[in-house]
Amino acid sequence: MENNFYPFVNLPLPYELNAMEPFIDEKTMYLHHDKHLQTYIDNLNKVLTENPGLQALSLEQLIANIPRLPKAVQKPVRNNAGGVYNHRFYFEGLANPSETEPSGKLQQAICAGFGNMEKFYGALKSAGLSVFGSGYAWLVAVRGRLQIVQTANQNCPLEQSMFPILAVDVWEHAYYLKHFNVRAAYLDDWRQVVNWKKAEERYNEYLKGKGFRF
Ligand code: MN3
Repeated sequence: MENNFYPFVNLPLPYELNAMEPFIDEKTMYLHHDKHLQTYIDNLNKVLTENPGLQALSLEQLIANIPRLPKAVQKPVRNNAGGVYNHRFYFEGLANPSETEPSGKLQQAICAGFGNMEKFYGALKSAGLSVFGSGYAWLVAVRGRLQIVQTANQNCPLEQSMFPILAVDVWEHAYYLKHFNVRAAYLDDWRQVVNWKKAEERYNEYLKGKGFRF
């Protein structure tokens, strides 16, 4: 990831704001990236400006080391470093048109772990639907296996030494303008724009042992 150290900037999306139409609308993408993510970037920079001893840590290192940080900064780092990492991860994980399914080793691992792609998607959708309040559903790799997990708020799987492969943001700001209160419809539309190439790259990094080089 570029711009992995303080000061953080809001990197432009690798596609146009309307690129995920008709599945995720342009206005949502604009507010989500240019406003919501920007706020996490600004707040993270503020925390780090006030705590210069943490400025040498990468974004991933900040999150992975939360339990070892001074108590007073744990929550602001969890919320804001998590908010930056999770949003960048989510946006990078979108593509339109997308490959409709993964291929290669990731597909094999998903089928081995969940039965088939439909069962996998069903489990991921259930995880996304059952996040109470705001959070994310993730496909992660942990101890050599794939798992579906949920995180609340801007908590990040890196804090628990899980390696993220794919994420869906289920905060209402990710879908409310288009899908209103119907999170299930958003999850079905999100499925149409999953960047499986990116997910495969992540999984291959994990398999090569590059996952936790930080
Ligand atoms: Mn969000």
